[in-house]
Amino acid sequence: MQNLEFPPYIRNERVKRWIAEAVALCKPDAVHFCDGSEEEYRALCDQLVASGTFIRLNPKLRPGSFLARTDPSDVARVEDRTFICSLNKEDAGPTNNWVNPKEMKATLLELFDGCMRGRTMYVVPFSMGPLGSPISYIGIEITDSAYVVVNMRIMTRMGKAVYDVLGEDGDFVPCMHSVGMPLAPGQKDVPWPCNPTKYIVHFPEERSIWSYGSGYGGNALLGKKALALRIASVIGRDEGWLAEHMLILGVQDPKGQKTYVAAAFPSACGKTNFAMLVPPKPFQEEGWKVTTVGDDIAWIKPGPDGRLYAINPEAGYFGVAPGTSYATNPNAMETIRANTIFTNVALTPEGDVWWEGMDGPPPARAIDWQGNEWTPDCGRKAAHPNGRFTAPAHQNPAIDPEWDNPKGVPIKAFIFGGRRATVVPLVYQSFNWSFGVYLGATMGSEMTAAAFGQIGEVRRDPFAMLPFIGYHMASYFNHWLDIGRRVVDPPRIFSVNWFRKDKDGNYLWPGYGENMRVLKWIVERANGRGYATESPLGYVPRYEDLDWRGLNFSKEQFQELMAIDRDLWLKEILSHEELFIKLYTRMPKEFLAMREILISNLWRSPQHWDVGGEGYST
Ligand code: SAT
Ligand code: MN
Repeated sequence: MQNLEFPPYIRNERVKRWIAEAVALCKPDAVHFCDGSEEEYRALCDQLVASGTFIRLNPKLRPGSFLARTDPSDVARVEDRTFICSLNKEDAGPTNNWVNPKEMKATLLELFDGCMRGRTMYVVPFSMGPLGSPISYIGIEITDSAYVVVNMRIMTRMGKAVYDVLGEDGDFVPCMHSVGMPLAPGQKDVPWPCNPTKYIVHFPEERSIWSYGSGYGGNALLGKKALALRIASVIGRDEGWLAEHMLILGVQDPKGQKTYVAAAFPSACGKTNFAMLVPPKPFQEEGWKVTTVGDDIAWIKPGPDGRLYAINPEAGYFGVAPGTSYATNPNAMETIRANTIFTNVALTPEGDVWWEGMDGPPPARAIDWQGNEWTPDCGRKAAHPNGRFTAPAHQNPAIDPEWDNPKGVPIKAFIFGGRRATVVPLVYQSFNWSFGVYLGATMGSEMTAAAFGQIGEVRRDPFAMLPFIGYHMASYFNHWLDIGRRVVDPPRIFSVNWFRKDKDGNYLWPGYGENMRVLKWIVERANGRGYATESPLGYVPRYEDLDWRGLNFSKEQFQELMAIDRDLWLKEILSHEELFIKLYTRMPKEFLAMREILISNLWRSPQHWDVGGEGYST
């Protein structure tokens, strides 16, 4: 490589030194300083088309859009290869993989030595959160993947203006990324280079990230889960705020009053659908509207008025494609009509994309996500179940007008959800902040695929943060308890479960847009209006407290959906023990007391607790 020459707009010596060190280590053939311009984006997409990584979709059907197919071994995050390398093992906690940071650095230095031979190194400056906002953080990702660069341009505020904000001595999170496949002179590249050895490593004290071997999603787009959750959760712990795996949405009532809520769901619970919810017809006609601030990550800080304010640090959506349709999520379908990068979905003969669950009949034939001929009866899926779209947030027709406001939006309620066929009622409100934190800490989802354990077995996923917390999970619970003590009017906390089933295995609740009925009650409660009655677990709506206009749903159906089975709940609460034991050394003492209270409440309640006061049976 010729001498390294920095563009004049990089004035930060620490940045220059770090880049120079990275060049010396990775030994790329060339260095490209990304400026974030439209021309640069287009040129990189053209280059990805030429190299076979991208297929240009039919510009009439899907303007400005591309399809990428990954290596079949590089299709999702790799949790067992994700490490939190704090100085002290105990600080990473029992839910994270840990390796001594010195040892890990030595391993990484060896892997990165010469890892970009034959390739171009891209330097990608980005801001998580609006550029220049006091709430935002700046990262610089060094990568040898052009796919990563174009995705980062959609997912973050990426470009040379970041260096102006950084100035001469601003702070940034260094993010090192390589697909880990150097090219020998004359060696031909493959469309999706990656390495069977993978490391996704976080150094929380140093606030740096090193990612090796994967080119996909959260493994490689380091602003997202690595910076905005794992590293940011550590910064939030130290500075008194929260980095959460939460969507943020606004609910506007017919009078025009806007209420913002943030919600956490484990994967496969319809988070993106909920963030873009379209209310049922009668609600729309009356003037109810739901708007999206974010679909995946929320940074939440106490404001000067003692309320909690949230921003979405991202600028795009990296959503799961299969299952997305005009029936399940019309706003997402509108968002991805153009200027979208699709990964691991099917290609139709017309040059458009397709996946399982899209509206209408499947195409008679297509090319599947691995590039093979596909027909509806071939017995294989056309799209990978984790196939994705990367689309700019501003293309969402339901985007909230405040989504880009550096001050954030005031949060009135937190919602914690899971996928539970039994036990957990449709909705309840925790008694107070502490019980709400207990609720978030013990949330869980049933396994849906046998591969991850027994079907129906509950996997605890506290705050949906199990793969994303950058420190000890129980310290994080304590941090949540502390935040509630610090704000004057903490948000109300709710549990929801859209997935309860009857004895024959049918869903009891229609879900999707109909979730608006629950959301309306939550918003009313959060504003001190809606009515509720007390159950052993918390406050619950009676049948008449939900708005049923336009839906045929009987009181009996509602009661089945809301029933609290004493024995099942006692078992549920006893099963929290597992988590308590695992995290014992740092578990908040309050949790032991709250658990006792819940158990005593249940002991005194009938075996079958029915909302509405009727049908008590013991
Ligand atoms: O691949 S990502 O981590 O960005 C998305 C996800 O797995 O939730
Ligand atoms: Mn997520």
